[in-house]
Amino acid sequence: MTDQCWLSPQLIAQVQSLRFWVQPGKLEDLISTNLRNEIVMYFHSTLAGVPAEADVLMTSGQLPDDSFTIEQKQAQWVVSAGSTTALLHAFYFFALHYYLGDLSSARTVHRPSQALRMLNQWDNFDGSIERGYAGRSIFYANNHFIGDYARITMYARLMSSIGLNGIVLNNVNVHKEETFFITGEKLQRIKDIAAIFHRFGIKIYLSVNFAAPIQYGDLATADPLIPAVAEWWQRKLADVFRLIPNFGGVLVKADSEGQPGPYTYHRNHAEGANMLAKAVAPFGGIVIWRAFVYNSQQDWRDRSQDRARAAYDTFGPLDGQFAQNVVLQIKFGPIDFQPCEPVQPLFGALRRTNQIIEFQASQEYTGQAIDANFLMTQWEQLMAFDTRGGDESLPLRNVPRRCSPQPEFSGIAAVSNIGRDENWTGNKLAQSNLYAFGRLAWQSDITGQQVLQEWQRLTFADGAVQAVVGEMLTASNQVYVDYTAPLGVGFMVRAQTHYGPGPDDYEFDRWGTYHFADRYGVGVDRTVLTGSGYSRLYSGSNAAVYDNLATCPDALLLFFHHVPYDYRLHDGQTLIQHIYNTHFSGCQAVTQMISRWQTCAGRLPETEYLNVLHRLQAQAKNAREWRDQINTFFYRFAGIPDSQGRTIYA
Ligand code: GCW
Repeated sequence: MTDQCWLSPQLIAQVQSLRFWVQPGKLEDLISTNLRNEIVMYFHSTLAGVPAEADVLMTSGQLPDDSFTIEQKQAQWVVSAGSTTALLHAFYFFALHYYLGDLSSARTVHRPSQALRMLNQWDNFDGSIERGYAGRSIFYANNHFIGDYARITMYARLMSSIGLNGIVLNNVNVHKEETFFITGEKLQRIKDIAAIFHRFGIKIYLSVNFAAPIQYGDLATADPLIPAVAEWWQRKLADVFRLIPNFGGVLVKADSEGQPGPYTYHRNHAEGANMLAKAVAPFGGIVIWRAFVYNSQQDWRDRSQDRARAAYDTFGPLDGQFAQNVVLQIKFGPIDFQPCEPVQPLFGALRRTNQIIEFQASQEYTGQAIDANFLMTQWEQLMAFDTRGGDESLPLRNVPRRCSPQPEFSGIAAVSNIGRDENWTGNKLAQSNLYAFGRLAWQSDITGQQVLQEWQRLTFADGAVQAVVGEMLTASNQVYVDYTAPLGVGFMVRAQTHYGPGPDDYEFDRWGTYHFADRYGVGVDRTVLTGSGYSRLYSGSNAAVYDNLATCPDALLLFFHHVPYDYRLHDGQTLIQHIYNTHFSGCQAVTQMISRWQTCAGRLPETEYLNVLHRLQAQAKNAREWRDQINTFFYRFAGIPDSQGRTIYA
């Protein structure tokens, strides 16, 4: 059976049933009805008729809309919330932590760190999912709506139970088929899906194509400053809001990787976004505008361009020019979801633009649900990064609320990693990334260890399995970094699939992702004096720290500097020896993970055991390939042997 929620069936069976009383009246609506159903389902009990009969009282309280409190008073738990949606979130929080046995009896106020907590589905109407590794779409197949409402309900529950409150239902690359989502019969079906998510307190959004007015055949232009274009969007989007009152708004990828945008008409991105913002404003809607804009037709010979600068150069000058209901959605790093990348310098620098930080739960460059990789380890480090915006201490996790003029239109988003596979995420262990993202969105200073402990205890009944999973996933992110591209240089991946080594695949291509390895050294010079000057874009002391070879953290060394192979890192190793060492050790760590996992045989359902085992075995092959190709690649340039005499294929 498809996994129902974060709780393993064994946990649900174990728990003592509780009776809830839900305050009637003020909070009555569809979400409230759903809340009652959820209570009955999670606790196998009927609802109490009067407060005195209940173990848990669910009430409305004088709290902000998104917040709730939990406390124990004598024998009863009292849960209060500022809105029905918050009461639903409170219920799930209560349920998961009741099962975990770690609820505090003292009154605790829970308020989400981020206002918008969103997933982006990169699902196409034909049923494929761009960069999806867990089967086909749960929403669409062969240009039809599947209509599997039971499955969609389960997904909404998975999301809501970790506090997520928004979902974009289609790929940011909008094909003609999906363009038509905002009209006619297709919109009716979107409405049905929206109704399900609504019951779980989740708003739906749609990606739209900037050239839609042309694609429909209605107009000859999509120029945002031509009144007929603006009116076209106003009409179409008004129809959407009228049909789906809780519709959240639109997401736009413009002027990026072949998608149309305002540049076609010599307009800037504020002009493009603001035109759409005006169309959705009367309905309280928002426009989420992606900052992933760069020249994807670069000439590798041309060293004057640096893709890392692109978003900053495009959007920095537009700070303060976006309408109130526009939110800029910015990838966490300057390039593209690499296993190791610095934080995008726009964060902390933009002070008058609403912002969403974009992550990718789907493991495009990070193992594709084959390689175990607990991404929260990386996200935690990124969120703690001090952007020093305005020269104050300003960790990334505080940037959306602090730097967005309309904090209610700020937050974080992740490209989802679910598909139609039985276990949702292809690799059972990759469920931890979805869980972690939700927890991070709600409580952005949560640690990776806390998240992992929660997830492993909710998911696996056996203590020994929990321990092995905890150990493996704790190490997994660094292990992956170790056997892939070294020290932040990125993009040594196979171009066709983004999986496995392809050290030179991108080197002479048009994507602006180069490592510049030669016989003297490797890395991208982004310093002020001799390189692209990208390091200067950081605020406060960060600029100098990255610019200076001596202070640049080793983990990002090759992102910022072109360094000779005999350069000594902070631990005294030479660069080349570090590359050899990490590639041997990373690969070996995967072999050890397999033997650790094998100790779990018989301690969890066979399908789950085999699912993970087979993927670990595939990961071991992948790691070996990375190890040997990367080591050989550098050995051929550097001609320096491994000091420990291990095999490097020349
Ligand atoms: O990483 C790149 C991916 C594209 C993706 C793009 C984006 C949806 O390779 O597949 O397109 O990022 O984020 O828009």
